[in-house]
Amino acid sequence: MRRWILLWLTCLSLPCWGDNEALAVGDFDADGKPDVVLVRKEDFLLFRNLGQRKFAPPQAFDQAENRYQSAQAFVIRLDEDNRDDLIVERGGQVTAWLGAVRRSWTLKPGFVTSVLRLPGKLLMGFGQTLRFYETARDGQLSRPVDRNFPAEVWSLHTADWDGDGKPDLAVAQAPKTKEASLLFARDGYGRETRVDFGSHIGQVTGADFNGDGLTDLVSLLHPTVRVRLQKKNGWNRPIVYPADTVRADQHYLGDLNGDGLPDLVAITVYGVSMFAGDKSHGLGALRIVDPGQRAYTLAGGDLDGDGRPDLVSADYNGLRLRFLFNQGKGNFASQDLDFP
Ligand SMILES: [Ca+2]
Ligand SMILES: [Ca+2]
Ligand SMILES: [Ca+2]
Ligand SMILES: [Ca+2]
Repeated sequence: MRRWILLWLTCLSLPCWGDNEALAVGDFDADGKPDVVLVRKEDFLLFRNLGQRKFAPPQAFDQAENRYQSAQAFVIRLDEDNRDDLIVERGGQVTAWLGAVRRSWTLKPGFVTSVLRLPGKLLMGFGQTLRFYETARDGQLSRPVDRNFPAEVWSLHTADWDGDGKPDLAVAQAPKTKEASLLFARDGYGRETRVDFGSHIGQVTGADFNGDGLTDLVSLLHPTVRVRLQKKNGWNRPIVYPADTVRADQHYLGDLNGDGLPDLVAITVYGVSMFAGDKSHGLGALRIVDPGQRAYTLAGGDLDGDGRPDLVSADYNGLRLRFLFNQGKGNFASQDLDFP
């Protein structure tokens, strides 16, 4: 039920509930080239990267159970075979695809909103619970340890916020709270700092957007993107960007324009849009990268192996991929791949 609220909040400006649910980039066949997975209502499609900006025709994997439920996909490395693994969640049913091995488990209650990998740990947010599994080298999971939050766990992100070289965890709670919790690794995610965004938060992400050596925090939720820059002893006031994000969970973080500062790419009502990392403001003004197709899902990675991050989006119906190959300095060459 909560996921419908999330969809409603993030899909105010465009029709939602398309056939196309999630897009992910990862090297699933361990050939060093990142592949693309498109999760649709009834199946998911793997597009193997053949190199030189070419992709194989899609290979379909059927997901018969829960087929009309909305889905989320997460790319992580669960075992240690040098292959990226895929976790697909649909209607509370979680399926992990580890190469040839398929594992599934059911979580009650509710929908998984976020999955995250930390060294030796798999984290999963669902309901008001943040669940920690210890992971073994073969990807087997330990008995979980749960930590409960006063509100629903909506998104997770990891970065080093306190600068001790160890990954910390940001937990966005919604829709009741306006705060993100930062949990610090030093105390086993015990010590908690709360960062107030002054408004409800949806997807939280973090990077050093202004390049001052301190990791900053961003929240995406229709109709704004909010940035809080970290300073020596606390946080600057939120900077608010009107953004009309279509789906806050579909975003990508990477240095797209090659200036050394991380940039944020999101789907807005204007198309695939970019906020460039900016020394003085944290993020620059919204710039439309691709107004073309009605993008509904988005992922990124260096798809052509030239060292610059590229983007890929899928249309609302899940019948076309649009690749945006990075030509440098914020320019992109688009290439479409249509399929039945
Ligand atoms: Ca590959
Ligand atoms: Ca910073
Ligand atoms: Ca940049
Ligand atoms: Ca590239």
